[in-house]
Amino acid sequence: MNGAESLVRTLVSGGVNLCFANPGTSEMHFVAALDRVEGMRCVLCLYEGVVTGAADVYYRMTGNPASTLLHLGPGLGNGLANLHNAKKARSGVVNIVGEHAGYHIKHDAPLTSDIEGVARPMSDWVRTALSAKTVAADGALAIQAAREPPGRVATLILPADTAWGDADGPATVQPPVARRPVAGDAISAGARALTCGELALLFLGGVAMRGRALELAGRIAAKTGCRLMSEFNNARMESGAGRVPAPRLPYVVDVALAALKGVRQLVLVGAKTPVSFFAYPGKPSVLIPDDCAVTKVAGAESDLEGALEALADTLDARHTPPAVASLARPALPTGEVTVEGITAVLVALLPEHAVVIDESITTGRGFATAMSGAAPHDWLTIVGGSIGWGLPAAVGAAIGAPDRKVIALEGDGSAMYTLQALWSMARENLDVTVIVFANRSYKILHTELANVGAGTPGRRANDMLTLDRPNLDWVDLAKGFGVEAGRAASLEEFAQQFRRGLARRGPYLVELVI
Ligand SMILES: Cc1ncc(C[n+]2csc(CCOP(=O)(O)OP(=O)(O)O)c2C)c(N)n1
Repeated sequence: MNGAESLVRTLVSGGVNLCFANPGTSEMHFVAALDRVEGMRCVLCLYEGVVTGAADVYYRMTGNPASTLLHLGPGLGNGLANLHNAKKARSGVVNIVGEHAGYHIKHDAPLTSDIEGVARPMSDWVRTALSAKTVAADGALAIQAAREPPGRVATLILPADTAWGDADGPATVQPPVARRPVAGDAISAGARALTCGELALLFLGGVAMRGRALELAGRIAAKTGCRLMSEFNNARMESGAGRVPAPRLPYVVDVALAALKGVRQLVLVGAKTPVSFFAYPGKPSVLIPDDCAVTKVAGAESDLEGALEALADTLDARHTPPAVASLARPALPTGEVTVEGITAVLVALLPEHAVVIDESITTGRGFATAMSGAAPHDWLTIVGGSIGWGLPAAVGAAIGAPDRKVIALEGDGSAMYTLQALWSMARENLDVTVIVFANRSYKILHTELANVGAGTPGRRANDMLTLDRPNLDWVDLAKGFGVEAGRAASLEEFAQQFRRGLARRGPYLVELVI
């Protein structure tokens, strides 16, 4: 057995049985080992940003890391933007990067680069395997690192000679460590802040936005009268009918400040004190009022469900019924395409337990909050703010949750970064309906130009913010990647096209002209 095979066997026996890959010469022994080892599903992606974005969201859906396979520094470099999103989302990823054989590096061949240096900023753990005999043990450590709560990006660099040299066999992976319980002091402090008589906000993030944790937060809110909100970016939040609404903090600074006005007690469970995405002249970076006290009950890495359980016990809220959203499907709208109309179509038609990937930028700024009347679903956002995430994310979601419909809501600008993901959707027949909001523009940047005080765009500046001349033809683009597609230019056409996507089991793309 060679080192590559010992590594693949370690991955499979350690429960990492999915690999998103874009290989090159230095990864050929890993690729060849796939034929000899049962149990590893390998998905080819035609750009590394698809590999890393898919791995991010596979973890968000399953709680188990996938591995990647990337080609040296340049391949890793292509994947960094979505590796950044994965790290910010606290997703576990076993990020495997091929490297030249150790003795070849000193010759400075064309693909030689400082791979550890490329990896470090977007990884939580980096290691270069030193020999074929130890690469399996390094792989086991990488899996353990990726699983460390709440999830980490573990980059394992695999020199070609550690892959082709003789190995002894696979290594054993230690079981994952449990999330850290929250100390009683923090629970008492949280309970005091929520009951001191001042306007309190229980601010949720991470896995507090799901399952029993979210329900407990709702019970606490019903008992104490505190408000409930979630971070603007959530790796995965449950919403829709029957779920406790915890609206996302708005993106726009002034709107966020208005939403937090008057709050005197901020209680954090899995969330951080909210800050604005960017600095804007004359506006604050930290979004809470100056006189607001902050109590951190639990960080994202902690046992958030346990913390909310203890908080509910302390407040005698365990049996208080939470306020939950009820199903409110609107009538299907007709006529000209408006944001309100799109929202109504989505709320009306969203299938039960859909997984929604939200990279809809300006068009979809209000979608998530409006979706509380829709059928129960999961809502996933970018987290790291690096666009080009949504289509790869849909690949990872569809593989991680094969029995659920995945709906990717995409700005046309964002979708262009990683549209190669469409090919993987077609090849793997993934159950994804993609909706591209074709406003032919980087619309958000029109507003941002004014927000940062850069004035009104002239002809040349405007050309940097528009996607026309030529218009992108999303129906043809999708077809070129093997994905069927249709165009909608009115709300009734949108509903019809969306239904067409929902009716099939496989990928479909709707270009919605705005
Ligand atoms: C990797 C990366 N590059 C550039 C940006 C800057 N950026 C943020 S939003 C945006 C345009 C988004 O356009 P689109 O997806 O069409 O959404 P719209 O604003 O039109 O709704 C750009 C270029 C970014 N956030 N990340």
